[in-house]
Amino acid sequence: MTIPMTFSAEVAAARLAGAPIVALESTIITHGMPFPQNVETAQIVEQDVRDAGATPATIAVMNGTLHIGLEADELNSLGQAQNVAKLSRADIAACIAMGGNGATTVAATMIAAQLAGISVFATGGIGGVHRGAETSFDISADLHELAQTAVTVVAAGAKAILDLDKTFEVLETLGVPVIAYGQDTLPAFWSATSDMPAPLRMDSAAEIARAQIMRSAMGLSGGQLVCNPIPSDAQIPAEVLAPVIAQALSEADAQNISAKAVTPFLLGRIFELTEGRSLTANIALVRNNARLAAKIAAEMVNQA
Ligand code: PSU
Ligand code: MN
Repeated sequence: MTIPMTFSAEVAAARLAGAPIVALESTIITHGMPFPQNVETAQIVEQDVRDAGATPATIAVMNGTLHIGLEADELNSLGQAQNVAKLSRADIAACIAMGGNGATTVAATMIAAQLAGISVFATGGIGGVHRGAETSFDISADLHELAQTAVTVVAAGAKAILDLDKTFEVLETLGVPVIAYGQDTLPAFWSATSDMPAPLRMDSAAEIARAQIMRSAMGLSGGQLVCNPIPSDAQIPAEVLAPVIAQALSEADAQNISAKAVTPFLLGRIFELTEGRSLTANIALVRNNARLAAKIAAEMVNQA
């Protein structure tokens, strides 16, 4: 069976030229940010990738076709569409088979990127172990994907709504390299640092690319998580966010929000409770990740 897969014009050209490509996800557009900032951010992030010397490939499923790179009108309509499915490993194949529409999470974007031969992907923050996972069992499929799919994911760590200690414990258990970029501690999404020591530290895109290539050469499955701190002028101190996150979590609990709805609910409430400050920071960190991912993608091409 052939996979219905199509490339945007710029991605098709980059593939022909063997030029660096950076995958971008679409759940952050449909479920992570409100309209119109979601579309504006997606466009700005794509331009950041171009300005840093790579080609952006925003990934989504539209009418049963896996799109590797969206044209401007497609990006715009995805950002305004209602009831778009949030696709992970469990549902991406079914969505394509049934001719549906869906936005790809970190896990599904990694799968699509690998199918398209793209080895670097930028997002905001990965999913992870939710607080209270000891009773809810809510652990993002993003973690297992990092363990099995050979794509380097550049994020500002895991989203701070999660239990970050447990998230990094699970990543260690799964054998996922967690690399802090340019510092000794792990960043915590909206905050540039934390009290968690980084398992690995790298200071250049070249080292990060080399480590992924070495991993694959050694027959080790899976990718790498690069934790790139939010620029310090854009960060929100953890102590400012802590009560906001606590309130959003208790509201989610009171309203029995579960499964795929948890992360979008929490991000939406934190946006409201911070009067948009969380979104401003989220945009800054995604842009920062896109620029680093472009440099890593260029190094992957150079070192291949
Ligand atoms: N990064 C952001 N905002 C987001 C996401 C990432 O800055 O909304 C999305 C990604 O698609 C990630 C998903 O895979 O949140 C995690 O969802 P869950 O916790 O349900 O696995
Ligand atoms: Mn979940």
